[in-house]
Amino acid sequence: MIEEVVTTWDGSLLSTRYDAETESFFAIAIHSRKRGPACGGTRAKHYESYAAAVADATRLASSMTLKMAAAGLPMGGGKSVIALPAPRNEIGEDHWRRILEVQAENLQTLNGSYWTGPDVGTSATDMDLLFDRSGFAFGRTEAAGGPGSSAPSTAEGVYVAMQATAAEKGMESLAGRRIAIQGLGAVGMDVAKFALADGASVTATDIDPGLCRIAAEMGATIVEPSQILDVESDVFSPCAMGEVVDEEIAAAIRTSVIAGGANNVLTSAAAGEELARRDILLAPDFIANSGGGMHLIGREVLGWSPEEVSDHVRGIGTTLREVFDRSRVNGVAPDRAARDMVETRLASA
Ligand code: NAD
Ligand code: PPY
Repeated sequence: MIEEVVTTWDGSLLSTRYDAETESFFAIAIHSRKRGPACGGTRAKHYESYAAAVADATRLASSMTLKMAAAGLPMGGGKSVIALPAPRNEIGEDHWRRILEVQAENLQTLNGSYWTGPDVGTSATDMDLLFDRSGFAFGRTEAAGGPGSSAPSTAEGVYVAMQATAAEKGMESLAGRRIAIQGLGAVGMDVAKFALADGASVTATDIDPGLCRIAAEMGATIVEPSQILDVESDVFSPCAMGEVVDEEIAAAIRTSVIAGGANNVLTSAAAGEELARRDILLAPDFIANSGGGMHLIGREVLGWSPEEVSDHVRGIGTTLREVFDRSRVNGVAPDRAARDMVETRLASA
């Protein structure tokens, strides 16, 4: 219900538009501009309803505020979703271009209060067009003068998060450990590469059989998408879509650590508490997957070199250790401890 979504969200602006020509619904959620202009990617997919699209945009925008503040980046949180009339891979090139042109108009209307970037269903090439038409997009291709894909930095940060969280559970190294990866896209595939190079044993899945074949050739064991949550592992890494761990899964999953690229891994705070009760350590997603934001904002706003981005990405491990310390001292789940830590920073911004 759209009423429930909008009345329970504490953001600062929700802007929506239906474009009849492209049969697409656009929602841009600006959660906070306290630390700077709002930023967050444009997600394009087919949603079951426009209310579901708005719910996704608002939840993801809130996470962006936390992500930017946790990473110490001078930006606020926002997110766009484009609810497509059909799945992304069924949208023809001309139709897609027109959809992006409408999104560029939306960005112009917001005039810099919100800057976009890539997310699921959009690429660096799409950012080239959005930037050309609006001036308010991060993450253009290197050929167009941008920093290129954020996914490698996100994957690097996810792997750092996996190592730091596993170390907290007494696993000094991931060599020889069992790692289960859900989603072998731009982030998940690189996480699999890091893990295999480190000597871990990787079990992975994707709904795209071509990606599964590539991972199998690299040495991963492949299972069906429906089986990955039943795989026994030391580390589970959700790198597909968010909202994968509800209370039931938190009560059943056989792993010690959860650290992945997906945004909003938990469906509720109760799911986080159940994980904590079972002594499963979760790396809060808005910290674990913040490497991509560091790449985009670091390179394009702060003028960092690729090496400086990497230094900051490695700092994700330090941030997580602080969160785990707070979690222990305050007797709360890591997700709660991380939110409390960041909300304190936001209150003083
Ligand atoms: P992507 O679209 O390249 O990859 C996602 C993969 O998940 C795809 O290959 C898709 O086929 C697969 N998938 C979808 N549903 C699945 C299911 N039920 N089971 C198994 N596989 C499934 O996206 P990405 O850039 O790799 O991002 C992965 C996740 O990380 C997303 O949730 C994204 O929002 C998040 N994230 C990405 C970045 C980034 O820099 N790319 C930054 C922060 C967060
Ligand atoms: C995310 O990290 O979830 C994003 O949406 C990527 C991003 C980060 C910073 C600016 C624009 C997009």
